[in-house]
Amino acid sequence: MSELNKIALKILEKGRGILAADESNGTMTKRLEGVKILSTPENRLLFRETLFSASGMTKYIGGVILYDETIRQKTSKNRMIPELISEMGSTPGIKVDTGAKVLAGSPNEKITEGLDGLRERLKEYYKLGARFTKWRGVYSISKNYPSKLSIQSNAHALARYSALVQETNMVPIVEPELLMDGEHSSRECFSKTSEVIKKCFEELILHKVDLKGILLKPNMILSGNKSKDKISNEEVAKLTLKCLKNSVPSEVPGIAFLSGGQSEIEATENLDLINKYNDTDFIMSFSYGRALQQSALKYWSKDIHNSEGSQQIFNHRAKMNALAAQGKWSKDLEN
Ligand code: 5MM
Repeated sequence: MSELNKIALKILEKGRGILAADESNGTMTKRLEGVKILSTPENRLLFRETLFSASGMTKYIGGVILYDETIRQKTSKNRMIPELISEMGSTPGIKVDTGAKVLAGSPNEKITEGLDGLRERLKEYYKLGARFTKWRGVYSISKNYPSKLSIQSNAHALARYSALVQETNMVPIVEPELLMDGEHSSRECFSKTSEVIKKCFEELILHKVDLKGILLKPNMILSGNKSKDKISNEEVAKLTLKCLKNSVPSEVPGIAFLSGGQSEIEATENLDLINKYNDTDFIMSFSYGRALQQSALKYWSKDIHNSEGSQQIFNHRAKMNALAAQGKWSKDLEN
């Protein structure tokens, strides 16, 4: 077993999943202002340290994706954040893309940037303690989108990124996110997600990426948030499994879904059903941002120096998702 494969499997072992705490300062500011907290480096750190030192980290969270600011910060006990994460038994990771910008040639779409100077940045992140990384390609769904241009160029960027990350002995998370925004049906989400993921693997193979040493972070197959096509959670799970079975090579050790704007319970329930129906060899777990943090953040904002209550809420969500990652969740466990 290669070193990268071991890291990937360790992150998702025994129902563990990933905490996506890699909001850029712009996104984190929106989240904090949403609960009336000033977005300062100190407050961003305080909230994140509260989560990273919660007891649920040890059993349920195998990896934490950090943002550049956070990986360089020190905790209140004067330890580096990656050290705290490792001491909690989890693996530190880092978002290395520099964001999605307007795609030249198709101005309604986005291309993710960050390849220039990436090899040098990766060496620094490794020294800071990161053992895995993340890069997110973003696609919107409508009649003409995602275009061939966006599918091709984002897949190319994801593959070049992955090759560089593996060269630095870290596991790349490949995240192609087809957004839930819009009127599209679940069928459209299915066909476009399949096309995007297939193209990603075509490029990953072309760039000689070791597929046993990556993790895939896809969206689930959902209908758009403005769509009239309402489907059941069972259908979401079955369509998601069908899509992944047809488009992900069997060497890939694990899949960790993004929550993409689903409510906390919805994201847990869908993951649970995916695992109840899972007839593949892929580990199917979570890499949630909002669906792990929302309620904890709301509670924390009432008294930011009292960490206990928000840690309890976070521990509960982490546990529920870890159960869902093994198909062992049920609604009554929520109370
Ligand atoms: C944590 O949010 C990340 C967004 O970062 P930006 O500030 O650069 O947009 C995002 O990539 C996240 O990791 C995934 O979308 C998963 O988060 P959700 O909330 O969709 O589970």
